[in-house]
Amino acid sequence: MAYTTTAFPEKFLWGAATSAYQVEGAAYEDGKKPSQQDIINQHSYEERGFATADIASDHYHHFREDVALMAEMGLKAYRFSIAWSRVIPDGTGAVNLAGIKFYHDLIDELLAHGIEPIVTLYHYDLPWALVERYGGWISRQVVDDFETYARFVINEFKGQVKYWTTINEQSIIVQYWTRKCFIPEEMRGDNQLRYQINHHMNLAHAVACNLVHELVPDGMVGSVIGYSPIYPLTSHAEDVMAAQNAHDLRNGYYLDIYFKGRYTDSAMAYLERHGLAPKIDPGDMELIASGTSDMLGINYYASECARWCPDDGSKQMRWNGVNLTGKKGDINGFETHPGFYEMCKNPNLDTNDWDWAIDPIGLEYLLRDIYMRYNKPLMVCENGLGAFDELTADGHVHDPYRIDYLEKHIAAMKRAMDYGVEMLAYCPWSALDLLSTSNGVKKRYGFIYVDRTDDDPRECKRYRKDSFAWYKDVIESNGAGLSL
Ligand code: BGP
Repeated sequence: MAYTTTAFPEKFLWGAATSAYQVEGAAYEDGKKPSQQDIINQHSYEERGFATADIASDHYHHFREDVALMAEMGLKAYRFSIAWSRVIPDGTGAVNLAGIKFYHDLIDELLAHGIEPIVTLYHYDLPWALVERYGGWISRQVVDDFETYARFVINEFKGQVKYWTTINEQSIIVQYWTRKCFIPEEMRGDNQLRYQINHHMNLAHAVACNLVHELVPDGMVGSVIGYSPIYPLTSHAEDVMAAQNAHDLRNGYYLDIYFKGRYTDSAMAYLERHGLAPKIDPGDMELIASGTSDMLGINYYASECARWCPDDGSKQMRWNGVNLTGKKGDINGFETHPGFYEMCKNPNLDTNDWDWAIDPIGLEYLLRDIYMRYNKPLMVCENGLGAFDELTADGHVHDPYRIDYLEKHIAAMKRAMDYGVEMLAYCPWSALDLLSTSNGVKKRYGFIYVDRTDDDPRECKRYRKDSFAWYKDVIESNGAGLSL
């Protein structure tokens, strides 16, 4: 694909991203109480050989060193999340002063280094106390409690934080709901709950948008969507229709809420037909429509592929497939909705070791598609390559595969910009190595290597990878140094 010759805008935010439970550690320190992720992951090591979230990258104790490294890389922005269970450990009630101080110190440190904070209010880590009290996101009560938490946090940082994102990856929460939310064993057969939880998140998202508009006059707010463009496996009309169906249920169903304040009709018809549609109370859609988004954060790793799936009883409905081993091809299945679509491998794309298709053009395609439909500024809040990196005896990490991946994705984003897409920021995943949501710490994404394994947290010493120096050059030249 031809590359562009025009420059990136002067104010373009070159950034990087993390999330609280995946990077901070100190899960039970200084007054923090468990989040549902601390509980969901508490037996990960015994069950799968994956580290727990207890120490993660120990960013809580290393954050000044980490921010200094980010500044050395030249980052203009850092997208991170605030752990509700650190700030208000019981979910409601007393604020944990040490917890809120941590985020004050982090944000002060970022600003002192000229790095713009991009704050995510919620990234999978509901306070466990709320799960114990009323089942967490299963209950509508969570929306009110989220409002209190969000109001407190936004008020606290409104003078320093301009960019706010609400809830990370609702679409992925629906797909992988037992990993992203604590769902008691006996409720896991009730798939309607996936969409009910999502409906509650839509309400919470709208509440947060309204709060930012109320409290931060020059602020910008939006959701962060986990997004894969969906290609038809073949040009047979059935496969093309299947890809449209998959788009409607997996992507449109969220985008239309954020930008149009309504559910996508085709997806809703499918959900209703199968008894999966959320229960909508009077006033809900008015609240959702009132919470307008100023922008959208996009997490893009891979495109996906769909084919037609007949409704003849040969296949069961399922929502996901996952590769837990990091051996290519070891995926345990594909999302299937008989009579609507079935996801499948794209034979035209290579994958990473966990079967995620590598597809830079997919990023150009989705950015142009979303911008053309909704015309709001976009930011890439996550994009990156999970890989088994190796620390050499002399303290280096050679990760040309990551450089190649990122370079091609930046080029794709730039082509989209040349076609008119308004991009605010590019925040690859991840600033530093951290705990993967699905594959332990052995699946690494960072520019900064964190010396720990799933078996042994060691000292979490930091090392600059080759991609660190490469990204520094990209930022320094405002993209002009890219070799594509
Ligand atoms: C996104 C999440 C991140 C992140 C990333 C990579 O879905 O927002 O939290 O971890 O994916 O996924 P994984 O960690 O499973 O490799």
